[in-house]
Amino acid sequence: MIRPKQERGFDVGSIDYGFNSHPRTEFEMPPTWVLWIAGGFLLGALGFWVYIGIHILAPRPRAPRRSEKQYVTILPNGDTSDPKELPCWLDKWDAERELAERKRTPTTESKKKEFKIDEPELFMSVVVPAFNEEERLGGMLEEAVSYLQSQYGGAHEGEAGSGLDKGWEILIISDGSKDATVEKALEFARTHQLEQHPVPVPGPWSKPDHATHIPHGSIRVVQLEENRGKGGAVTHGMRHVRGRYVVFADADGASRFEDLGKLVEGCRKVEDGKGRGVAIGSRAHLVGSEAVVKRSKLRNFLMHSFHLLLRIMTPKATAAIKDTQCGFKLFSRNTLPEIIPYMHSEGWIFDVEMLMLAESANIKMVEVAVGWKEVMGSKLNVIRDSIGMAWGLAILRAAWTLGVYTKE
Ligand SMILES: Nc1nc2c(ncn2[C@@H]2O[C@H](COP(=O)(O)OP(=O)(O)O)[C@@H](O)[C@H]2O)c(=O)[nH]1
Ligand SMILES: [Mg+2]
Repeated sequence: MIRPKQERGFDVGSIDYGFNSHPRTEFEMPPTWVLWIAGGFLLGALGFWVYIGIHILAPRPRAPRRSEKQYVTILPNGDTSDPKELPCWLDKWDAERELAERKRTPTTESKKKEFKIDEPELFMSVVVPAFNEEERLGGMLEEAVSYLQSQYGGAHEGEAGSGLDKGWEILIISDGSKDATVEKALEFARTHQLEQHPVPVPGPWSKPDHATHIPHGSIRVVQLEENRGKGGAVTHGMRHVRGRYVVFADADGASRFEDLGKLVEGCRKVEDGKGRGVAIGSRAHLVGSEAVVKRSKLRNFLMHSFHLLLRIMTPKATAAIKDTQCGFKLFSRNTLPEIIPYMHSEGWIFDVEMLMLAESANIKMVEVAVGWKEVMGSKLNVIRDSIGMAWGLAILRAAWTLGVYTKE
């Protein structure tokens, strides 16, 4: 008899063997909704641990110590002053906020934006972070005072009413320096005061007939008890400025100080109705020039990699800035309350945090090309600090995204 061809399997015909030759255990998939819940739960747990991790890793600046809220300067008779209290707009602002919080009733909602920073006393504040800068500070100060005195001189510091377009101060923040940075700064102030030296002493970079006289008290020296890093030093200085504009500048004099005028001009162009604006000194136009090419291949490679990371990891306006790391940035006074109270980064990545905070408050930023020279004696360790910057950027971005850092 011819049987029809079996399609698949094993034909056992009609014989009943009493057992299944291939016992099959049916594995039943849980319903889809259970899978979704389990996945969600796993993701939630992962998110929780990442959040906790970022909380632990994200830097939080230490509070300033008592002595760090004081400064010394040179008195008219040439002596070094006793430590004096630094004026601090942020302390006043915090106190006002706290008072309003206490008085707050459900109907009188207080908004932090309503608090105004106190009025400026002078036109320009210069914050100089200085870590073991006894060698380089003199040249920078020489360039700075010659420009400041020629542009904004004429009004004595602290004179109310004259503060809007005249008057200047330099705050040198010695970042736990172990060398003679503080003594050098005070010596500079002494030898440039009219009462002390009718013929001022020229500095290392100035021509003999081109030294400047400065008003007494215009250079204030603040000492951090322990090293915090450039970001910590700059932020500390910016809490205590009295100027209508505030610029921070490196102690090595790498940026051409005369270009401060261009920063002011740029900032004024973008300032909004509330008087808020930021001008960022930029060396982007120098890429390809001798100064940059002369740097080591490794430093340039790391610079490009860092720019790429920045573009990927920062919000739009910050990502569009070509040179975030230039140590020459100008802020209008009304910008400070949106930035300084919320700063966390103590190291080299602090510039990026400042820009991200400005962006988040819708403050306009403009990049301004400035002159720049490579000055011997950089303390940046290319490999170690590049890794530190990439790490700092990742933590900063994560802390922002996860709400570890907030503006409350
Ligand atoms: N390296 C270093 N510089 C600091 C620190 N705190 C403040 N600074 C200042 O940051 C500025 C830039 O430093 P510099 O060594 O010139 O770095 P570079 O310009 O990036 O090569 C200088 O004014 C330093 O004195 C710190 O902890 N380490
Ligand atoms: Mg430098």
